[in-house]
Amino acid sequence: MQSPVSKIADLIRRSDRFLVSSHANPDGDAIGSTVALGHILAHMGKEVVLYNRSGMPKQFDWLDMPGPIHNSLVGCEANWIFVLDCGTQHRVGEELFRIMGTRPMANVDHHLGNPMFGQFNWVDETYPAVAAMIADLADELEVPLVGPLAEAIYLGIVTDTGFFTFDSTTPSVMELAARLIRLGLNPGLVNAKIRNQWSINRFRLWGESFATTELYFGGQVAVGFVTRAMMSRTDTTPADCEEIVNFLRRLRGARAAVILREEPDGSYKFSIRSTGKDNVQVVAALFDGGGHRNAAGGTISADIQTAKERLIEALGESLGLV
Ligand SMILES: [Mn+2]
Repeated sequence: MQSPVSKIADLIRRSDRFLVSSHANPDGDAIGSTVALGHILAHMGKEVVLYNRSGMPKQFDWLDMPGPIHNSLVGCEANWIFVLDCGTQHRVGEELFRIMGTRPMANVDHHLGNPMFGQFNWVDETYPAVAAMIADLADELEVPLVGPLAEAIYLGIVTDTGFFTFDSTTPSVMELAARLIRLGLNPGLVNAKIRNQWSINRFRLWGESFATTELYFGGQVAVGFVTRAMMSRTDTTPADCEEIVNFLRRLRGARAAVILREEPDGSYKFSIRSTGKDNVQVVAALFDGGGHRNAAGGTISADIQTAKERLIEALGESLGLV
């Protein structure tokens, strides 16, 4: 049987106009895999439009791009749509969601519970990052993992593995990183570009958010939040909230860390992190969310107090703390 990666390679060889997209409020893996696939397609002489509803976040503007990231699809004539790193099709945002089904779509993802929304689906949760899947695709298409392509892949794998600190850090992803370095990538330089991107506004937002942290179940669950008022006071965006949750997890004794972030409609998006056997994906699923065993999220339509209580209760049950 033909492997998914070789099937994707075939469909790329057969077509010539592509739209490459990922989820709104993109993280390093979403942007890294979008840009990496863009480089591969450009290298092969294909026409490619990169798209993200939120556009290009400022902290990634050092990436050497195969073309701009559009935040509108007006005039897009792609004959294949690639959706990368999206656990559900809704995460791409309304504009792209509306045209799904008007042309074939390839769904390349590593989230547990992906509903296989593409005409073609390559979903494999054993990959720690979609960028690592794109690296395998580059190998299949014999595109060398050097230069800007290598940096984009590296961005995706280090951000999704927490710089090789999460359980998802597999031998293969370490080997991929080693290969990128052997082929010329400078890890010190690229890590500095990835990490040293903080604005003073972001520091101020994090300070406010850290101050909201409360502990439950004798310190085994840590919960903090970010309101719209905090973001507007500090002139920050949802992208500035990323990673806060990973720092909450550093609290000694905390088995699960939760951050809730207020959405424009007043609902709360939540992110949960855990370690090892503590499965927080099942908790997110109770609220129609998704993710991975140790990193999951979703949305709750309630005020902050209610949203917190519901999550704490669900976590207590699920982790056996009550
Ligand atoms: Mn990812």
